[in-house]
Amino acid sequence: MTQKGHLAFLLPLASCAGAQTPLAPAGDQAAGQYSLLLLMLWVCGILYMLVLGFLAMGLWRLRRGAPAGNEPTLETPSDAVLGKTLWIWAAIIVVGLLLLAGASFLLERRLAAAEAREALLVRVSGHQWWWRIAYRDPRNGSWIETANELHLPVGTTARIELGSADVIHSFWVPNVAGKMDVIPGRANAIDVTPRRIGWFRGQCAEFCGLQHAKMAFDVKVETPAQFAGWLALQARPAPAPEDAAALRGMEIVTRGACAMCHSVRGTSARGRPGPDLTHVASRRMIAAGTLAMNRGNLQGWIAQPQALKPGTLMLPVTLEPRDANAVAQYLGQLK
Ligand code: HEC
Ligand SMILES: [Cu+2]
Repeated sequence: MTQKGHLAFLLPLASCAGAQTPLAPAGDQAAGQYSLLLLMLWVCGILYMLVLGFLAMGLWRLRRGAPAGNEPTLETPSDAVLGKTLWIWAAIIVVGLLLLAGASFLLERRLAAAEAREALLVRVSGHQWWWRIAYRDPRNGSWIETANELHLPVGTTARIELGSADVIHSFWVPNVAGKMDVIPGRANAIDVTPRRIGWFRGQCAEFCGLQHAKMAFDVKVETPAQFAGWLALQARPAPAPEDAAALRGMEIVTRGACAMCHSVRGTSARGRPGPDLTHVASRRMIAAGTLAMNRGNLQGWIAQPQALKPGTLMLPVTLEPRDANAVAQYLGQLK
């Protein structure tokens, strides 16, 4: 084993971009875990270098050979100094391990202490292969539903309750929060206290089937005022269609197959299996980070979901081109 071999495990980290990396923390929880990671690297790195040093020394002595008639035995070790300082080396190992144990214990306590500052309650549930997100409205306690885009006010601790509709997923926003398993039938929760404004990327981190890789979500950390404005917008029912094409689109969405799976609050569409579409056009991406939100992608998705995300649980609905156009016109107005 060479030193280069030792460092090779760091290579994958080099490909981490800024929006999805534990190496650029933007929240209390991620920052704590990052410090622990650095401490572990230092402690383990120093111990590993010592081991390599002694190994090299041993090899070097072996090549030099022991003087004739002076072969070392257990009773008479070849190096009295090394033998006498053995306790120092043992102590270094014990101190290193204690340091790691103590630091992770303290971090664990600090993460748990965030519970006392929880000021916002969010429910996130994993579905094959997208995220349902619901906020408890601080003004009246009702639940406001959206999907695939998590908004968080900077400097506020949010409690995120995690649930799964089907298989095991894992909620992972490395810049802000670290990682937590999402297990059917089990109530897990994670606290997040974001400290830096910006867009970050979350990703399902537990293999959950065909489209696991395309089960991502955007995280937007914004000022408390921006967040309040966004939440108030999400709480509103869907805006009325602005033109004839959109009106036709609304009729298709609310009367056709779409309404079996999707809700558009303020209309008769109340389906549950798919993402809430009430303000779908206010989101940055569609289909859990698969496509940018724009008119072309919306229309493409409606016509051919299975071509864009093979295996997705959205079934293809056959629409006349004119109708597909009207549906995209309508959905594009759901800001
Ligand atoms: C069988 C249930 C089902 C039907 C029918 C259905 N959908 Fe979907 N739809 C889904 C599911 C599930 C997803 C999530 C897909 C994913 O990301 O893997 C989805 C995703 C979407 C999205 C992306 C939402 C987002 O925020 O990512 C749009 C837009 C959409 N559907 C529109 C429609 C329209 C319009 C119709 C009718 C023409 C329709 N759907 C019919 C289940 C359905
Ligand atoms: Cu997954």
